Amino acid sequence: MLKETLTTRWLLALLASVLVSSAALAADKPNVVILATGGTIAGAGAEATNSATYQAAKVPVDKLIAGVPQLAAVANVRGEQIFQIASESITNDNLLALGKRVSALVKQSDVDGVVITHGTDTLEETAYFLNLVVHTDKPIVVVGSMRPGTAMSADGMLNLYNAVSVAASKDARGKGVLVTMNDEISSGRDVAKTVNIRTEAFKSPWGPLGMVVEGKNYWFRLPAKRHTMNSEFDIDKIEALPSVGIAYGYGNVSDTAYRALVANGAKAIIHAGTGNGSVSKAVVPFLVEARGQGVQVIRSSHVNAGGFVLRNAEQPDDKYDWVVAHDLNPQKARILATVALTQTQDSKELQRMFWEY
Ligand code: DAS
Repeated sequence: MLKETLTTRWLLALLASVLVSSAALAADKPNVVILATGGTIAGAGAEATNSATYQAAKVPVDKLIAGVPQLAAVANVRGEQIFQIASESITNDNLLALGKRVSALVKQSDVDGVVITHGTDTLEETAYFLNLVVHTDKPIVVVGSMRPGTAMSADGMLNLYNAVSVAASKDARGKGVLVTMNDEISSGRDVAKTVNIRTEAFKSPWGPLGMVVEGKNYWFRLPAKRHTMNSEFDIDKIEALPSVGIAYGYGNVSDTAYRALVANGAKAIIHAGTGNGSVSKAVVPFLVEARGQGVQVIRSSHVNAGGFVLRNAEQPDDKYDWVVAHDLNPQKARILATVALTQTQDSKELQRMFWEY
């Protein structure tokens, strides 16, 4: 009888120590939630030599987490599979759902940071969107990969480790939405995918904010534009996003694409212009007509190292009541215009927003 009692007590003591130690372990680590949306970081190819031939959006979030056991040393990590899509197919509704989920999570006292795993094709758009609409100073880190996890020298594991490490870092707070790719920590506002088949794919025209090496962050600059806590846009007050389309400028262009966008209900047209956001004389008359119908016209540049469009430089923006996208590439200009149009229809207010965000 005595022996049984002692054994029971010993087992209870052992159970208690395990529970206490795991609770203690958990208590001393930040809590990071990974929201998985798909992309190459969740991709799978047939062979290890398939670094470019694979299917995106196949691996579920729990397998992504299990594939990097070192995450447990950095943070208490749990995953949610919010979508499982290749990011070229992300819609405004997806952006709204993701933004609202992130906003709900960062309000929780038991969440210290959020990581979003995402396809690289529109990663820059989602990162900028969250930078504009989520009111928090907690780290939000968007991450992808250029090779699927099944390939030799896959980049997803280290990218994910870096993302969780940054999201768990106190010194990453208040810096806006961040993107960790290829050991760099970039601003979600500035960074863009500049090549489609190398791991060093993401670049910012003004440089990264810092680097993350073996779980330590090295910061070199801070974002200059308004974001997150300092933004006038709030995802919790946005229930729908208007349609904004992009039309590409090039030699021999006609106004056909611009007409189709307006006919399809676009509330603004982003002109992805040549050079300084210049507009062909074959397109100007329709854009003037569209502006007269209340459609906003925003001039961006499709030069690939980063445009810098100024008002009235080569086009009479004041005369036509057009807006310039400043240094935002066309796809980021679409994101800001989409969010801004939930707040205003005034072109002068729009222009202020393009200078400030
Ligand atoms: N199709 C690409 C995407 O989902 C794959 C990737 O690069 O992530 O964005």
